[in-house]
Amino acid sequence: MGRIVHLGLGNFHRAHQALYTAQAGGWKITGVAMRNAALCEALEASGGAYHLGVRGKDGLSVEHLTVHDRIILASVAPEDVIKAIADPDASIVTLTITEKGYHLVAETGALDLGSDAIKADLAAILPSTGIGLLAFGLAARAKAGAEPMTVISCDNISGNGKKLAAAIADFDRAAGLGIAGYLNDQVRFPDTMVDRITPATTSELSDAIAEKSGAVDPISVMTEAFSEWVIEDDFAAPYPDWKSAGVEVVVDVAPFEKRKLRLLNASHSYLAYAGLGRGHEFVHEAISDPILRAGVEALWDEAEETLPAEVKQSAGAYRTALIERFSVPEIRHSLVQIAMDGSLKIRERLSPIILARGADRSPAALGAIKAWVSFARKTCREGGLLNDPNKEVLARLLSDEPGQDAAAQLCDLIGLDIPHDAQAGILT
Ligand code: CS2
Repeated sequence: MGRIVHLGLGNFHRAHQALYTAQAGGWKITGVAMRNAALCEALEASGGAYHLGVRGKDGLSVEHLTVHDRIILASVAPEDVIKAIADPDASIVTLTITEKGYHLVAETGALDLGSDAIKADLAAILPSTGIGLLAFGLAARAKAGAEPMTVISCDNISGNGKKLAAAIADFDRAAGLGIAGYLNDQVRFPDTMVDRITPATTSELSDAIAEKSGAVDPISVMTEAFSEWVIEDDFAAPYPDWKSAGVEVVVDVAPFEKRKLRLLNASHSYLAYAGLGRGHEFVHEAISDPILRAGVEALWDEAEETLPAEVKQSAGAYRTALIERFSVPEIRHSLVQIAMDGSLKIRERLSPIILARGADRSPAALGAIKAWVSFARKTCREGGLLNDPNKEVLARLLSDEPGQDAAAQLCDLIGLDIPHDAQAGILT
């Protein structure tokens, strides 16, 4: 039996990689929650089991998953996470720690050694970030026998594997772990594209799952029928028979990643900011608003032109499928959930479209960024706190007295290197 250590036990992991691994058979997962103590308690009580509701065209079906057999709470037992990564039983680490979990510099994609969390990890005996835990775990593994390991980032970041590899190498250098040789020779970081719309569980969703399965489950997860996982063929060691469960293993993930980030995620963010502004609560409501639907189509027209040849031809069918996926009312995908961490999401989803086309040819993508600015400004003006790791900077840049160069600083934050007049237009 093989073993995976997974960092970030949220709903998306439990609807996606966990199901592929369960279907492939023969492997178990050590589930590491970063901070969610209640989830760990519930998973421990259920022996790692939970219900997954899959909402398809023909209604709801429910799976009972039992692929996690060990659970660790990183904030309480970081040493156990390090041990789990070092254990030769495990040969894969997967991660869903969200964009902010990587602590990358917007302009370069390198590890932000100046961020408080990374600075704290570099100074501490035991780390608390996903990056620190992984680096310390790999260092312990190098010491224990240097067994090979595949590390798979499953977050919506372009070139996620390469960026993670670079971040770990940066951390290693800064912390003096001395594992550059091990990382080069024995550890692989394939790029991946992951896709499955998975909302936060509300009581409405868990009631529907309970009604169908006959079991009340406090940690059930609802997801859509569609699911995709494309992984770069760059493994250091054997992996589950994921292909039998539908995973595609390919030479180059970049075209798939671009299609997903620039069509699905870009329009999600647009729908979130513009949709909340127009009084909607859920994605299915926003997409049925004719004004927003037209905005999505205009954004997709711009994005589609920037896609690589390999996926351009299929973009039309992809767009049609997205409309269907966004329109399912029972998924109840909240716009507020998508709206969080905007400064990090925009640099992955919207800025690349504008950088590829030029600002003067990207009115829809720039309009989506303006919708974010209006949303953020409104939240700040109403005295609310943005749900974004850059909330303090944003509050200053979007205030009535933002200071000189506010537009340029905002654009730096979202990786948008465009002419000054175009930058200024974003804030007006
Ligand atoms: C969404 C994604 O919350 C968000 O920002 O755009 O989580 C989206 O639902 C997934 O990437 C779909 O695979």
